[in-house]
Amino acid sequence: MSAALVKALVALAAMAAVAELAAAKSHTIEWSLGGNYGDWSNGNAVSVGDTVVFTYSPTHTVHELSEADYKACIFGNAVSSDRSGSTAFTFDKAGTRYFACATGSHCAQGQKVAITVATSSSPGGQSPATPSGNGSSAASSMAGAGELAMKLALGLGVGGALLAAF
Ligand SMILES: [Cu+2]
Repeated sequence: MSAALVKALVALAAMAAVAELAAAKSHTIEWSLGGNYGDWSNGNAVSVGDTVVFTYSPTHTVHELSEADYKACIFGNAVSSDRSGSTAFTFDKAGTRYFACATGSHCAQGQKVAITVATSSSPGGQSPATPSGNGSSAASSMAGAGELAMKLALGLGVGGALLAAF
């Protein structure tokens, strides 16, 4: 009986951990000449906390640019650059970020993507719009844990009493 309750508690904790992990997504962009990146950003919702990984052959680069440099394919003032073949960005705030390939005329030919990062929309996430909701759910789950602990203690007490009776 008490072992079953402990198992239930462990299962609940594991489920909560999985739900937390699922809130942040990882997206992959296959970065090549001729990729249609306007379509990519329309079809992929990126939220704060998400990661975008560019995967590409060594002929390409991933440069992060300002909006003006992105529009003009100017790489001299890049925010960052990488040519490792796998470049990951984890977005910690909302806004639009601009990326392009610096090889040859790849940028002018369309190897560029603007990624709009939205504030997190996951329920129970870090959204500042629902602080009272988070607080009350934390309080009720603590109350639930207390109740389970009480039942556990009662179960042990009854078990002990029964053992003593025999
Ligand atoms: Cu390229």
